[in-house]
Amino acid sequence: MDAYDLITRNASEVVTEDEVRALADDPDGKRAYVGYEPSGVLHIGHMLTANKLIDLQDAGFEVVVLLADVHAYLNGKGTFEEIRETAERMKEQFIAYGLDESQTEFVLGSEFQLDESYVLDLHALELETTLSRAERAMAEIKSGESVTVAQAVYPIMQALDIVYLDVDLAIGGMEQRKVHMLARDTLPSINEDAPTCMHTPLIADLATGIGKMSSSKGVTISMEDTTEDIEAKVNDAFCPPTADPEPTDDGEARENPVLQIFEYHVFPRFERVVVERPDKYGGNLEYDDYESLEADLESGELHPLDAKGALSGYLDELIAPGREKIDA
Ligand code: NAL
Repeated sequence: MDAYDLITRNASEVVTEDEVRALADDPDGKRAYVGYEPSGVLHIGHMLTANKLIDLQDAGFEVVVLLADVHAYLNGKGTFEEIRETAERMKEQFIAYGLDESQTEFVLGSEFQLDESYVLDLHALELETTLSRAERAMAEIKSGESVTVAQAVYPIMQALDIVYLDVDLAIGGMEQRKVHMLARDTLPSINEDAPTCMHTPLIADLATGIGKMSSSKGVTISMEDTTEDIEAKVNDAFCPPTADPEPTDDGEARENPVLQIFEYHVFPRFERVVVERPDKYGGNLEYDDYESLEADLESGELHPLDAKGALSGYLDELIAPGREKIDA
């Protein structure tokens, strides 16, 4: 795979393709980052952007993980002390998950976001940003019902962080895209470049295939799950024999989360996927790429229950090292 294909594989959106091509042509010394609000334990959403960071490390990028303690505080995720403790735990879990410690810089937001020059630049950006724009940028990130002033400051700080961390490529899930667009539009007003961004897909709710998987509601998979938890959740998952399920009777779009997890979590991390089956059911199936697994599920060659059995095993393997860090 060439550098551009590796850097952009499984991305939902690249802003802009030309800018990412320029980075891919000379990745040496280039910096990419993801920021995470420390809250709870690592879950499958964190793992999806982490997969992208691993791709970027393989392509030669330096990777910065911002443990966004001030952002989590502004978003009502707890006391500063609690958030700091969670940040330390998340860092260990990211390394256990497979981020190369020697190629990854972990930064706490509070290490630089309280400096005088940062705060003054923040106020300069606040002057350039309407409240309604900030509110729209937060629509898919904020917790709770109302938007607080703290949550309006949040996306402006996120934009400024891209400057202060000196990164060439900002990565986030699709829920971060409006913050990144705000950054592209407003940073030039303080004489900074519009940042290059790339967004990873969101996985549908495991049980229903409707909407997106979230740690605050519905079913998700996290590093706290035991092998048995994973088996139970995956067994109960929505998995019709198609990658393109019909909408619900109410017209809500649906995805196949089992296939999504194979595509975005399993194939990027394993060279070959083996679905074990007894000989009387045709014996094992082996796949070198996601597309052939999807085709077999659609044709009926691969039964959803067998696909789920394999998925549980691979997810368990991905999660096991991080789970040990929690138990330790
Ligand atoms: C991500 C978050 C917070 C601050 C950031 C600063 C720079 C780049 C990315 C950042 C957290 C993210 C979340 N908004 O929803 O978890």
